[in-house]
Amino acid sequence: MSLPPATTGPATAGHDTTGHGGGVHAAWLPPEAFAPLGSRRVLVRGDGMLVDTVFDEVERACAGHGGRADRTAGDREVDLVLALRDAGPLPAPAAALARAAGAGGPLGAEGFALARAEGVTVVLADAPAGLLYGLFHVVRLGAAAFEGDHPARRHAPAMARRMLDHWDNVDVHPVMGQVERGYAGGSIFWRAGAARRDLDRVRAYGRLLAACGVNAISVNNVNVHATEARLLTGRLGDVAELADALRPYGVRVHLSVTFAAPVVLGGLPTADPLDPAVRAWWAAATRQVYERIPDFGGYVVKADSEGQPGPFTYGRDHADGANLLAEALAPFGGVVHWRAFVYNHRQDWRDRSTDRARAAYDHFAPLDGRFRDNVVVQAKFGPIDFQPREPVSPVLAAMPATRLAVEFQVTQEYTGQQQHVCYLAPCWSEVLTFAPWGPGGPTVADVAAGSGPGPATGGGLAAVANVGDDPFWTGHPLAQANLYAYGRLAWDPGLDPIAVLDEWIDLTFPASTVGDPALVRETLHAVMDDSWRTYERYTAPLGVGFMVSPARHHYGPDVDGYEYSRWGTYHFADRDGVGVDRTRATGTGFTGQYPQPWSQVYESLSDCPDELLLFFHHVPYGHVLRSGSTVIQHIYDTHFAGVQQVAQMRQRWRRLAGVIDPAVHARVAERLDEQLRCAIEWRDQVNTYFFRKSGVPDVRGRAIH
Ligand code: GCW
Repeated sequence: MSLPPATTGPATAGHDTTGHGGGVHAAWLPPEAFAPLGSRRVLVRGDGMLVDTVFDEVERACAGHGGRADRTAGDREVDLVLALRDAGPLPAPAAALARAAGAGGPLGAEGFALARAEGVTVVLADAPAGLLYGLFHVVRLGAAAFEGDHPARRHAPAMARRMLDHWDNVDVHPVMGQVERGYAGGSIFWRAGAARRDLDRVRAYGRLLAACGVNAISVNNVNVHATEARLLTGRLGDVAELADALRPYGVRVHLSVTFAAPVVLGGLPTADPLDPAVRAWWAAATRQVYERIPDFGGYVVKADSEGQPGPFTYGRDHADGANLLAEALAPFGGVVHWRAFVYNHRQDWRDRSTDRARAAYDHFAPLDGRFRDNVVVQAKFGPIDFQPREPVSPVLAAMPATRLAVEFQVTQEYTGQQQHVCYLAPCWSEVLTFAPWGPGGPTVADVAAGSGPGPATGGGLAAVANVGDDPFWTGHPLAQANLYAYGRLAWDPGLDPIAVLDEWIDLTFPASTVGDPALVRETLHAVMDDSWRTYERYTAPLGVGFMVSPARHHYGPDVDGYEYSRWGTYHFADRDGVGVDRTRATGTGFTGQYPQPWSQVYESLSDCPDELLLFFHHVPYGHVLRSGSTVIQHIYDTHFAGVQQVAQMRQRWRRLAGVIDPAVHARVAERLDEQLRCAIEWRDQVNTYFFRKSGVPDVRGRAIH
């Protein structure tokens, strides 16, 4: 197999702005990150496609940095051994080390163990994928992988499936474009109705994914339009090509399908999930998929949601719908990811009884126990829609007998659209470590990993991808960190998001490539660590959410943008107060969807955490928060503070001019200008709106318009 070029790819010919001499930014795998490994004597032992990938990586690193790559064990001395357990004898002392590393039983399909003694580092795995992840672990460790002794340590992913969902369209959609909610240019897979066939770029992507731990992607939008529907049948070859390109990196391909496929592709009169002809159609179509792509992952389905077809048309429910596809996939080991993002998007704003937050639970919780084993119900992390701050979705605590996956949004639809710096790992970490049954109990990560309170196997994590054909992959170069961190948290949800950022910094900005490594690290932390909370400060306050501009596709402020809309999210601000009453006592009853203690905590005005107050309660502007501030003063203070922080971020970033890659510096600088402009707009619109509604002045007398 041939490796993708390290920093170049024909995909970007003609629009290189990276300054890397004609190509795509190397993200967290620049050649320099391989220097410690590449300057060693390395032995790779074992067979299989992914072991070949490991060897190719090692060989290339050694060619670039003066080391030596071997595949056969001789008597020559080695510094690093990467071996499958059953690969045959290893030279001493690696053999003894490998015995110690493997002592604790099987390492699993993707796990590995690492140990170091007597100047030799050994990575041992039971299966090729484990060796690949072990290799990238060594890259991450850098020089430390070859220093001192390391007692044997075992590594295995918490989640079996760590997936990215691309919302890429094959055709350019008249409203949503080539990539729905894409902020990084076009798609790396599709262009204007055709497959792009830039397989070098796809391989480079697979390599980045393997290096952060992602092992599955779906290659088309969950809104499946006419052309995209045909990927399942007539255009399956396009999907197979992507699967071939990604396979050497352990990434399996999934496909979003339309529930109406038997009608729109098969010419059947119905897509009723209980109709025998419909079942036979799915069985046959699925068999053909596996003939072409034997390791195909499965289907992703958005049904009866925002206009997508689904089982409701036939008077059936979501379990009937999901089980239909699961039955077709089961003989081949595939899974269906069935999204729980189902709500009424044709609401009347006058109707106060409908609460969008309730919808996923109301639809899905009653179906617990009815889904087949190979159905994964995929729920957005919060009850509404990827807002910068939401409580954890109660669905995640309500379906103990169902495989559940948590869905995040790496693409920054509601978090600054890759114009703003918004490092999201702290948000995801809060969600993953949240304990729905109370402190000390199982966490959301446990539910997704299958070690929750119920009998179900975990469904893992899924997230909407943020890459496109942009030379920096993600539009905003610092948004690469979100993709990296997503993969790392899916592997180990217990990781500290700031430590993950350090990993990313070390890999992306190797000390040998920058003028002042300490300044680079310090600046990136200053700009990124708190950027999610900064974003929260200058946008919608206290968990109320959704004050985004509908006209500008969810970018920038519009306090009343959704207040009278059919999509159903409201803040209910009037002259006296603001917030949504979701209590059982006087509101929509949403708090009752949580188990104790949260059901009570959220119900109670005095116990509800400040950051979620307006999500759960409608309060007067003078209501005193747990922080001691009033709601109205909190709104003013956070909005002024948020803008100030962005101004400081921009100031800090300027100090990196001439210290890092000028193209990266310029792109980020440009976007920080826009972030500051937009944050000021948010501050002034939100503050002015609430000042005009309430008539309450800012106690500090700052300018409000
Ligand atoms: O957040 C919303 C987006 C839609 C998206 C939908 C979903 C793919 O605005 O563009 O549709 O979520 O998650 O299905």
